[in-house]
Amino acid sequence: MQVKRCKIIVAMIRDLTELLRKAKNRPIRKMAVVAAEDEHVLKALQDAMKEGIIIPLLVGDKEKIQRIAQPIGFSLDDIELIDNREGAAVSARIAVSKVKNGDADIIMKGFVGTGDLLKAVLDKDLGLRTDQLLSHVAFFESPYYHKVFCVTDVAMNIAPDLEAKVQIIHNAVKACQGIGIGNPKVAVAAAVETVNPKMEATVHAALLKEMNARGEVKGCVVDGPFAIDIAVSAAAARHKGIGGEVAGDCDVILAPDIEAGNMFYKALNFLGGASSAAVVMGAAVPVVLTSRSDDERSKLLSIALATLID
Ligand code: COD
Repeated sequence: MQVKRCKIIVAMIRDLTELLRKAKNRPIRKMAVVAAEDEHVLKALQDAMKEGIIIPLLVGDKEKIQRIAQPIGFSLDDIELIDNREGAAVSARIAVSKVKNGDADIIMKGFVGTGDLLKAVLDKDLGLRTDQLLSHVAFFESPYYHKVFCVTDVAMNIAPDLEAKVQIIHNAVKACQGIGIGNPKVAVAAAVETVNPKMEATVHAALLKEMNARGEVKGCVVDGPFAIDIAVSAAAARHKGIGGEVAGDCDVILAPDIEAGNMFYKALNFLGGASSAAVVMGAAVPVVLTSRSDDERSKLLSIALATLID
């Protein structure tokens, strides 16, 4: 009997612009913007409106917003704007309450500290908490990698324990599904490939891999501990004799903690020629949370990403 070899073609996103293409095919979403008095933010909103993917609801200092909007040709005529001159932390609370009332279904960080925004989102009474852990998911395109991949958590959970890491993986899986990456390959990052009880990340990696095999970490394939070269380079994995389907082809990199994750995120963007799109998962609505230094393309792509999360 002749055995037919058939090639399985897996849909792969190579470029973050694909998020925008996908977003344009989805219903338009209303997005509350916290402290919209920021040029990059307003330019990204202008582009997102041109693409027809969101209707903004601006919260912030009206005078400052007008001063920034005018020279970039952003007309505020038909835009809902809630004037607040009591600072960005108050703008965050106002925007959260608008989402809570159903007046918006995405929330975006403008010129506000991450802590101030997240505190409003996490507020027990006012906030947007669910029974899920909230975590930050950042997608990257890099000239040195063959597909879009995600790094998590680089901005919210400071030192996640094992249980938190399970939820961080589940949030990343959900975000991957939103953009069309089914059954993502998760590399649990560490400094080495062997378990060393003195390095917590390696111990967590081994446990997460076992939990994945038992079906306790779902919707993905987990492997590790992997140093970053093993996670992203098939040649490095071969050279070190590390097999498996995740090594050299991961979709998700789980960072050990916020310090390692954030340094990797910034290094990718500022030294590695990468671009990113990021969102916080696990709240009642997606939270567009980019760094204040991210450019408007990154902010636009993050908005597109948020519209793809159900
Ligand atoms: N998901 C769900 N609930 C949470 C989470 C989470 N990730 N974090 C805290 N909570 C709940 C707690 O259970 C508690 O009920 C309440 O929120 C307050 O918890 P605290 O006391 O730990 O919260 P805060 O307000 O002191 O800190 C929460 C932050 C998210 C602000 C904090 O974790 C933080 O500062 N993270 C880093 C943010 C940052 O600076 N990033 C910089 C890179 S851009």
